[in-house]
Amino acid sequence: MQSFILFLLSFFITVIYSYSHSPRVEVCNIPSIYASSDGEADDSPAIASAFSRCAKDATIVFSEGVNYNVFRPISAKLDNVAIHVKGNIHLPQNVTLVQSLVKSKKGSTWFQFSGPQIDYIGIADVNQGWINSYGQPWYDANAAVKGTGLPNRPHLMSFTTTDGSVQYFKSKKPIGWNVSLKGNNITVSNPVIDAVSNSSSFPFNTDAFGVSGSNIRIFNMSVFNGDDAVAIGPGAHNVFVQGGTIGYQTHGLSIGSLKGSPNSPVNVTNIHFDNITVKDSIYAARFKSWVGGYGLAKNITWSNIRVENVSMPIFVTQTYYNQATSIAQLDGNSSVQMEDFTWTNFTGTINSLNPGDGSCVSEPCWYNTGLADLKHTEAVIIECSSERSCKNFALKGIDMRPQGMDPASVICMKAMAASNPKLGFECKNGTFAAS
Ligand SMILES: *[C@@H]1O[C@H](CO)[C@@H](O)[C@H](O)[C@H]1NC(C)=O
Ligand SMILES: *[C@@H]1O[C@H](CO)[C@@H](O)[C@H](O)[C@H]1NC(C)=O
Ligand SMILES: *[C@@H]1O[C@H](CO)[C@@H](O)[C@H](O)[C@H]1NC(C)=O
Ligand SMILES: *[C@@H]1O[C@H](CO)[C@@H](O)[C@H](O)[C@H]1NC(C)=O
Ligand SMILES: *[C@@H]1O[C@H](CO)[C@@H](O)[C@H](O)[C@H]1NC(C)=O
Ligand SMILES: *[C@@H]1O[C@H](CO)[C@@H](O)[C@H](O)[C@H]1NC(C)=O
Ligand SMILES: *[C@@H]1O[C@H](CO)[C@@H](O)[C@H](O)[C@H]1NC(C)=O
Ligand SMILES: *[C@@H]1O[C@H](CO)[C@@H](O)[C@H](O)[C@H]1NC(C)=O
Ligand SMILES: *[C@@H]1O[C@H](CO)[C@@H](O)[C@H](O)[C@H]1NC(C)=O
Ligand SMILES: *[C@@H]1O[C@H](CO)[C@@H](O)[C@H](O)[C@H]1NC(C)=O
Ligand SMILES: *[C@@H]1O[C@H](CO)[C@@H](O)[C@H](O)[C@H]1NC(C)=O
Ligand SMILES: CC(=O)N[C@H]1CO[C@H](CO)[C@@H](O)[C@@H]1O
Repeated sequence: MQSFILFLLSFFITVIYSYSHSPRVEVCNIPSIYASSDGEADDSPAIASAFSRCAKDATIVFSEGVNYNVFRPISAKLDNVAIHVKGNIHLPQNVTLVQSLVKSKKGSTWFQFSGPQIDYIGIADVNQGWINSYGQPWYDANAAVKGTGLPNRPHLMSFTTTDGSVQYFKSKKPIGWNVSLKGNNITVSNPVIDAVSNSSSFPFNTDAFGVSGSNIRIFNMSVFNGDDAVAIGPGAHNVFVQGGTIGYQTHGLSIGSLKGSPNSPVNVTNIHFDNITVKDSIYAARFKSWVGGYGLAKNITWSNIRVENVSMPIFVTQTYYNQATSIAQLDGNSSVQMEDFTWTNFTGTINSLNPGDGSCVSEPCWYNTGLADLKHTEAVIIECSSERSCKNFALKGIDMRPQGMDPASVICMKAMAASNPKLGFECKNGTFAAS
């Protein structure tokens, strides 16, 4: 609480004393021919032109109540620009067209914004400010071939800035990955990501935020998707994620997957997830690093997490691999080192009645691999790859109950007592008992 107050104070002081970017003098209101063409014509030439005219010290506006077809990817280098998204944006509904743009390398990320001081400002009105990606036929086509995602899916947005913000970002039925956050000092508030499939087809890889920058804050997210709500990637430092609800078939609040190499070890430090509700997910708090990984993940905290019907709420693996590859093909017995990890105040229910989700297309399911004796009552699963790779883990206030009458249980491997004096329970398989 004390650190939270300090954080708030420093946040407000920073806001009061340093809001000093140059005036944004130019204004570009983007015209639309959506209505006059019955939704047929492409507005991306007008959008690209606005982004080049208003690339510096400017404000770009997608007007309220107006629709825009963005049939071609937009890539803009900006400097001190506010992008107001008050209208609704539409990606092409033609799957093969999008695939051909991605394949030709022209559209692997649909919106690419980079440069200093960029603010993406959506709108609070629930009917406006959406990016509609029409992912449903992609989810359905994928299910028809029993794969983990069609080839040539675009990422939705990369946002690379310093001293910028993302407010009320709203994405409906993304085709795949959502927003990559890179750079330094970015505040994201009130994002909404809705990747709920209207059929039994799973929305694969609809990760919400991929974070690989420094001093990044994400507040009050509403994320309903089919992969990580937040994935902390290599090079992420000082990331604070607080408030909100994630659910549907989300895979939770994740660090990784981290891999690294001897020449380029990963380094992830000072990450804090706080006060978040997680519903119907496989995982709530997950760490994943690959077989044969190199590097360090240090000072990572999840606190005040409420789970509802989550299959494996606290989960650590240092031997992650893709369900499309065989574990036997992966080399090496090094691993990304984990140090100073804290899990505090987890409450709620473990999904014991219908564990797992629709992302399982392999036998065994990717999420059950290596867990031979799952009882589906596990509150905690910690798989360290060696007796040296997990250090200073601490669990406190873990109070999660399985559905049914069984007590909560734990699977724990190689988190040695000597290097984890505050672990909070004995590292062995069985009933979870706080010590
Ligand atoms: C979809 O796009 C492809 C490739 O550009 C094109 O050949 C096809 O006619 C389009 N389909 C529709 C229904 O517009
Ligand atoms: C972070 O960016 C905001 C603008 O979004 C700015 O007001 C603030 O001064 C920056 N903080 C630091 C520490 O530079
Ligand atoms: C699901 O969404 C697709 C695409 O938007 C639509 O064509 C279809 O009718 C919807 N199906 C249901 C059951 O709502
Ligand atoms: C997030 O939500 C909390 C609780 O509703 C509110 O107090 C806080 O101001 C919100 N934060 C932001 C950045 O909107
Ligand atoms: C990891 O990055 C942090 C922050 O930039 C730095 O302080 C630390 O020295 C780095 N650690 C390693 C092992 O590279
Ligand atoms: C650990 O990370 C938190 C932010 O989550 C930060 O406030 C704290 O200073 C870090 N501790 C160390 C020892 O760097
Ligand atoms: C924690 O989340 C709850 C529920 O969303 C909210 O009411 C409360 O204000 C939040 N507290 C903080 C410190 O953000
Ligand atoms: C729990 O989540 C699973 C998987 O998402 C779902 O099938 C099931 O209906 C949920 N159960 C409850 C009680 O909500
Ligand atoms: C794995 O560890 C063993 C024993 O420490 C060592 O002999 C072997 O070379 C290692 N293999 C790889 C690929 O690093
Ligand atoms: C955990 O919950 C207790 C009781 O609600 C509270 O006093 C404490 O501050 C919480 N811990 C953290 C790290 O938020
Ligand atoms: C604990 O459970 C895991 C996962 O099923 C298993 O691999 C491991 O061998 C078990 N440990 C012991 C000591 O039985
Ligand atoms: C979490 C996640 O996978 N995020 C992805 C979002 O999309 C960007 C590119 O637009 C990727 O770089 C991220 O990895």
